[in-house]
Amino acid sequence: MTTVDIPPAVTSFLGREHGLFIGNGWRPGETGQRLVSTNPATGEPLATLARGGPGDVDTAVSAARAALADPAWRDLTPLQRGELLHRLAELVEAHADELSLIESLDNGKPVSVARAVDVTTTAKLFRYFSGWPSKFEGSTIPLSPRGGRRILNYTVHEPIGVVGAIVPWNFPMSMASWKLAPALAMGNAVVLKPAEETSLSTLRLAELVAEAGFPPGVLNVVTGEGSVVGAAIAAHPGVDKVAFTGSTEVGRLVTVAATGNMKKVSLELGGKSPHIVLPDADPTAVAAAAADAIFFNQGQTCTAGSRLYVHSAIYDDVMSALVDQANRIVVGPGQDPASQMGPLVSARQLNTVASYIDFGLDEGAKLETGGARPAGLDDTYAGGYFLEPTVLTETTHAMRVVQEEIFGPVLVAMRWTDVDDLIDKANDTPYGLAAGLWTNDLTHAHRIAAAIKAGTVWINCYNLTDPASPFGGYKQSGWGREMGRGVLEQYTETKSVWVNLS
Ligand code: TXE
Repeated sequence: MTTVDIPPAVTSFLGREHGLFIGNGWRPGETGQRLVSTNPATGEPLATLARGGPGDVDTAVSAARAALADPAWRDLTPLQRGELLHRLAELVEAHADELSLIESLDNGKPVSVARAVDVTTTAKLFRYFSGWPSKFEGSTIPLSPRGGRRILNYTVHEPIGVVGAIVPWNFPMSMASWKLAPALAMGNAVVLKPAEETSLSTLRLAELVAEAGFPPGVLNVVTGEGSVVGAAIAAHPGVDKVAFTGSTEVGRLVTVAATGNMKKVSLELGGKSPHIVLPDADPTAVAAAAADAIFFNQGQTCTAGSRLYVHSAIYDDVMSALVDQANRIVVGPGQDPASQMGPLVSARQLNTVASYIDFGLDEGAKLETGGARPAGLDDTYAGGYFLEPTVLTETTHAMRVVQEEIFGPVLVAMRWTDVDDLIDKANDTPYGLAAGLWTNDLTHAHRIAAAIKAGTVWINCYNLTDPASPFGGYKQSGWGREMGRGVLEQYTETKSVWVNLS
């Protein structure tokens, strides 16, 4: 096994005594304590982070509030704000190799995926949103005269203020940029908390934000535990909006905490997305797509196509091709260019996913493939959090593995024959994030797409996203939409101005 060389710039970055990024500079956390970030491929420590406390959140919020009042940020023209975002996109691209490697080492994902997905998405987001500051217009509203007075009524969009962004570990830097890009485009200041498992790429991104020319306090990063730093952000009276991605359970806690000062809240939460195959689909092509839909990013994707519903007529063909596909996936350390799947992010996540496989087997599911640690990894990776791509069949609707988000490389597969029953089952979970559908039958494609309660439906494709297209969940998968024009409303207040022209 050969792994990519780690250049001195990355080694020295990892070796730093990472602090909190506040006001465009580093400072130690108030507790003086450290958290350890682990390399998921080895289980060994990778770097240490400051364990922030509530006082650090106070400091970061004060820096953000000062930035909002600072003419260097407040008085930038929309074009100037756009230029800063554009410069940031270029810096992310210029540092793509370094950022991909940091993401791969910290999260476990293959470095090729970090490069093609995480880093590319991040740069694209900043570039897409760099165009919006000068184009997000208010409107003039044609009102009738009031009591004989002629009225001019127009709207303007203003920044909300301080945005608290709390993000997870599955796509660390790109999840941060999903929030950061629209927040900065609209002139807000941000206090960002990365996941404790994967803070490193965000800390490096923060330096690039300063290098791009954003004034001090516009972005502040406070590392630490969710129950301390995340909870302090969610409850902080100086934070005007909280944008959260993570579990539905924590999303609920964040929402409750945010009601103290009636923060605006947007949430991207879990999913249990149905992936539906109609009888006219090509079994081989579908098997490849279904494998990718669940095993991409080690299954740690909120939109993972985790429930596969295959029409009975082609079920056996699809499943044999799919199992074959799963068996051919190369699982190994993310820094080996041959690896297609890396380790899961943490020992905790590996244990959770393994428990779900046990729940499934206890409830009568059949293990078609996977379920164990892959063979053939050398001793360096003995402590890594690896799991084979896993397929469970003979699963029934009420089983926990069919109802609950596993967030790992575990697919549950079911046969269907009646389309109405299929739609009922596809919709019968608390989630509504995404769905996929394979057919050339236009009538069925549009009928099923209309009936599925999910924020995204992919037809003859899966897991495509774009900064220009809205993304978010129905039901307990979230509140609001990220990306696209619509997200700008979530990072602005709209003011209606009435002028008596008489
Ligand atoms: O997520 P958490 P976890 C799901 C997935 C996974 C499960 C648990 O099913 O197995 O969640 O993962 C911060 N107040 N998703 O425990 O805890 C935390 O520090 C404020 C789906 O890692 O929700 C991190 O920064 N913040 C998902 C962020 O919340 C708190 C992605 C998310 O962590 C907090 C990740 C608190 N009380 C997990 N407690 C998706 N939708 O993509 C924790 N945090």
